[in-house]
Amino acid sequence: MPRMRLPIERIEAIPARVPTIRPHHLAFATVDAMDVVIVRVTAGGVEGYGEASTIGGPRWGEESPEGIAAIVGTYLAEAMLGKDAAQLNTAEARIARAVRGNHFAKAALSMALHDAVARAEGIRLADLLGGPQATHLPLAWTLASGDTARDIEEGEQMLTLRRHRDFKLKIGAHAPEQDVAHVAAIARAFEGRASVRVDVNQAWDEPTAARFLPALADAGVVMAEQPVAGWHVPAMARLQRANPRLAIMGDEGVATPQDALRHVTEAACHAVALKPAKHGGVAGTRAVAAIARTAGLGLYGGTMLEGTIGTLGALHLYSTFGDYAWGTELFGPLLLRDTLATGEIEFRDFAIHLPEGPGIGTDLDGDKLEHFRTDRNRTLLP
Ligand code: MUC
Ligand code: MG
Repeated sequence: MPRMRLPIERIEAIPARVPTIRPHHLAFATVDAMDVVIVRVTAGGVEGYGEASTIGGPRWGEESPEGIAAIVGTYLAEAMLGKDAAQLNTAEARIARAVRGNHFAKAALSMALHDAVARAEGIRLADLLGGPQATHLPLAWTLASGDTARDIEEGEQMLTLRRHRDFKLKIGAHAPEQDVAHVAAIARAFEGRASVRVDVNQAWDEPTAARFLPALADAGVVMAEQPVAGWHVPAMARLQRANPRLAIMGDEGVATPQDALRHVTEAACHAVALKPAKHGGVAGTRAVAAIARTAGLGLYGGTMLEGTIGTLGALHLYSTFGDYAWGTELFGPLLLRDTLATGEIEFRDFAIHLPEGPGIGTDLDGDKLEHFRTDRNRTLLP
């Protein structure tokens, strides 16, 4: 018997800006607030929630909060209103066909539809996806205060709190010599107590990466994320071959299943960062994960620093995949000064824990959304 029909009655995309607890320094931007788009759908009278998060607007990738809200609220809404949310495969295929690219926008709507269907059935999103293989996943933290001593202090706090023992350092904004010295000091401080990884966010060219990756490996770094431009797959392959002591991870360069396949066939990396936003939703994330796992690449549960809603959507999906060679970095809500959700995620014992409630396991906080939304509260914009 087919599932009960859940006709899509309403699709809203609301941009909001939530301040961070401290400035977050990346190669391409420093952010002190996260710009997100909350997608709220109503299907068969049931609400579901999704979230797209951008880091510094269209700087990490091509999509901006304004563009995401426009794509969801116009083109995707036009394609999906009146359609049956319960037929999730058809819905995702229709979303994929409705516009080209715009993966963040598609992913936020895909997640909202999945959440609505799970809620309508009174089950967790992970159960709708076949069931979790784990109730909690390892959780990394990004040390990116912009100051070495402050990063070490922050890392010590995380170890004491038993919240994180894997640290990702954001480099690429400074001279590579300075970045390597910063990383080496932190790796020394945490030697034997925490793992240290770096994310260059595409900032280096191949000669720079060829020169400095060995120094990072000498310092004890175990993984280097996207050291060169996402399009430069041959450089990734040469760098991985020349640096077998560390795993090179594809992030910006691995968005579509075709990207994943190319990284596999060219042996361009040992690890892949999953992000539903990059892959355009649930189906795309499953496809990329399947290609990576089939080829023996280590999985990493990546983040675009989403708040509670986006983080939980990703967590439910990630929990269905099983082994994570590199854990996850679903710490976005901990970087934010406030939340747009009514419930809180359990972060403890170096892990993020899957909630029990239906759907993603929490509701949208309508009052907070009103407070932080940027389409009405213009004064919140810089
Ligand atoms: C990225 O490129 O991985 C994830 C964690 C973090 O601090 O930044 C993001 C983006
Ligand atoms: Mg990255």
